[in-house]
Amino acid sequence: MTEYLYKVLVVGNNRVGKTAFLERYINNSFSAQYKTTLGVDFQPKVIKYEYCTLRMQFWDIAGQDRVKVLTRNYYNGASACLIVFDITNSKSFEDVKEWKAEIDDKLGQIPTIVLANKQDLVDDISDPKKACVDDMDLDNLKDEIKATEVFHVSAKTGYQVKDSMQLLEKILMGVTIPRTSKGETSDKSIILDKTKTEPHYSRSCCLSFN
Ligand SMILES: Nc1nc2c(ncn2[C@@H]2O[C@H](COP(=O)(O)OP(=O)(O)O)[C@@H](O)[C@H]2O)c(=O)[nH]1
Ligand SMILES: [Mg+2]
Repeated sequence: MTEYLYKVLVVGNNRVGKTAFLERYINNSFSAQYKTTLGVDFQPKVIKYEYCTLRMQFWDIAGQDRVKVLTRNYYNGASACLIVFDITNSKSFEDVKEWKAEIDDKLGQIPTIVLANKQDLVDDISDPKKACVDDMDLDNLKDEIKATEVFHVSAKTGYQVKDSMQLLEKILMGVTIPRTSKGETSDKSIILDKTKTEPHYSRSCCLSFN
């Protein structure tokens, strides 16, 4: 059985919900209690398909100091990236561009999914918070930074957590392997144990990348 191991960066400002989002995706749980991520947390997620196993390692950083945390070593070997912001916090939205620029600079372009988290706060009918962006702003951002896709999500309710991560899984499982701007393939998976059985869907084409 072939196993593919991929590194996925999870970046975004402090307190936007990076750790909470991973907790929802990986363990299907949520805690309102705030736990600071110290340095980098490594969260594994394993998905077993019929013909192969996908192992993802999420690098979840403490977001308070972009320059200090994000050294070249931190980026090395990453295949994809999640950039998280808080839909009620405009500074965290503005900084998405900075995070993307940082990643482009260190790695060239890799598939990037932007997550507009805490959508539940906007949808709360008893006490709705104002969204700092509308769909037009998100479309513009997507084009400007060449993100693969943007999703409204909520780590609290689980809204669109599966959908957004299914896209990530598809991207990682190959489909069209995009070339990075530095000319190398962005397929940086490590094949842990290769047998003759090839995954039947791994290299067919059904996604497009910007
Ligand atoms: N209402 C709401 N709160 C959230 C959501 N995601 C995270 N939080 C809260 O926001 C705070 C910061 O979350 P955390 O995951 O630690 O942020 P990080 O610094 O980006 O890792 C915590 O108190 C979480 O409970 C969400 O989707 N909705
Ligand atoms: Mg954290």
